[in-house]
Formats: sequence, structure tokens, C-alpha cells
Amino acid sequence: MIYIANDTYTITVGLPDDPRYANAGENLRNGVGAIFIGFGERGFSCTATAISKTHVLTAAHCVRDGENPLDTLLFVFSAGLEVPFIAEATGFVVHPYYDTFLPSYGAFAHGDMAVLELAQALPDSVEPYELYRGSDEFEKAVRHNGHGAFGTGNKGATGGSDFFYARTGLNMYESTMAPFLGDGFPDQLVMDFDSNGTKHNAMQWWFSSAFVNGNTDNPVVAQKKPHVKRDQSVFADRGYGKLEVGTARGDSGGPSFIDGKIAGVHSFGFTHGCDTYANGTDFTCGLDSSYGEMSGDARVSFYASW
Ligand SMILES: [Ca+2]
Ligand SMILES: [Ca+2]
Repeated sequence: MIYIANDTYTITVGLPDDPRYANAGENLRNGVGAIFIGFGERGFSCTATAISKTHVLTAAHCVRDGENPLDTLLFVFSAGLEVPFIAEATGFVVHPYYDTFLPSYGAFAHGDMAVLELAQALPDSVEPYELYRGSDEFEKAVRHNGHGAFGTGNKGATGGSDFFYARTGLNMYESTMAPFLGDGFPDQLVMDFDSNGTKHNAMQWWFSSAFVNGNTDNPVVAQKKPHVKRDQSVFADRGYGKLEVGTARGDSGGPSFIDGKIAGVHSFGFTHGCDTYANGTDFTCGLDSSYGEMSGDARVSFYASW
């Protein structure tokens, strides 16, 4: 069984309140904010990023709830500001692929991006970011930001999300989802939450060529075959040590930066739990953003012309 969800938190290796993980100081990106989304009586939060003085980028799944109309959409920018700036959105557009793919792909739906228009322009003190347009996002340091739930890699997400406090850290894209989904559609960038060792190297578990070569369908089927082993020579990255982060509930819609430009939008997380081949890589045996889980971002370069 694979557990997947669209709610991805910022989970850190060290203590979550360690200043090295704060959206502050040299890592400050004050164009990253929280969004409150209300559907009638139900409300939740996501993360979003300014891409112009009047537009913010987030995930489509943050603003879609079947046919339910959205009735509240509120942004809060607070990082590095003396007074939080709160704005309402007047409307939004969802990438057309999202609604097309959602019925059959669920949390793995392509096109998980939305652009929201603000009712008033952001103050000059809040900086918008450019989009990353290169298709060379792999194997380089990617800085992730999010207002999502917090916790540590060995326990997973234990805290709540926070409108006024964002966390940040590093991870690395190692592939797209295309080899996994088998649909040749490279619009999702994936990474794993590394514990600095090989046991919890989820990227290797899911994407090792040994699995892929073990069957012609997809890695999910291959992993259930007991003779299939991980190829330790591929996807060997063990993470950024203390700076490695995973994404969690509430980080959805938040940005991943390469060279200060937005390369990804946090979209989904998944794990196999511990009930398959050799107990897999998940530190906590359940989808809670612990070490050994996977997460995926909508790939901005793929959609930059949208
Ligand atoms: Ca990683
Ligand atoms: Ca887990």
C-alpha cells in the first residue's frame, strides 16, 4: 500500500525552533507568506509566494475542493516585517491540467499550480521572485520554505502550521515523477527526506534502476518482488545533514528556490509505510513527513510559459 497526500509540513533534522531554519536573517524571503483558505465552515492553510506586486503562486489543490466554492482567501506576509501585511484575493486561476488529471491521478495530479490575484498591491518592502526557467534543476541545493507543520525527521510532523512563522532548509531534486508514473510527463520534481544514511534513502528505494529493470510496469510492482534489491550506486545522495528538510502539511503551495528563483511549488508527499519489501525506508512507518519519505513539487520550468 502506498500512502499519499497533498498536505506536505516543513520538517527539520534538528530542533524546529533553531534559528538556522527560520525564514529570517540571510535566508529571509519575505515574499513567502501563508494563505488561509475557507470553504464554508472548513478552513485550512497553505503557503504562497509573491511573483509580482499583485500576484502570488500557490498549489492548485490549496484552492480546489471539488465543486465547493471557495469563500475566503486571505494572505499573510509577515517574515521580516514589523507589521504583518494581510491581503484578500480577488480571484485565481488554476492550471487547466490540474482539473483534467485530478480524477485519475488524485494527489499526483499534474499541473498543481494556481496564480491568485491580490485585491491590493504588496508594499514595496515585500519582494516578488522570478521563476526558474532552466530544466537543470537536479542535484543542486534547493531551498524550501513553508509555513507548514513542524517536527523532526525521526518523529515526523508533530506541531501545527503557523501563519506567522515560516521554516526553511535544503533538499535536492533527484528525478521527475515520470519514471514512476510511467506517463512521460516530466512536470513534477521529486526529492526525499534524508537522514544522512543509506537505510532511509527513499529516493533509492523508489527510483533505483534495479527496481525499474526488475519489471516493465513500474517501481511499485517491483518492490513487492522479494528478489529485487536496491542499487546502492544510484540516487546515493544522503542529504544536507542538519540543513536537510522535508515538506509537510501546510507547506503546500510554498516555494522551492534555486539561485533565488522559484523552481518548484510543494505539491504532495508519499510513503509506502513499512509493509513492503524489506520494510522500506520510512522512519516512522506512516505518512507524517519523517525521514525516508518522498515529496514532490510542481515543476515551474515546465509551466513557466503558462
Ligand atoms: Ca534528500
Ligand atoms: Ca513516516
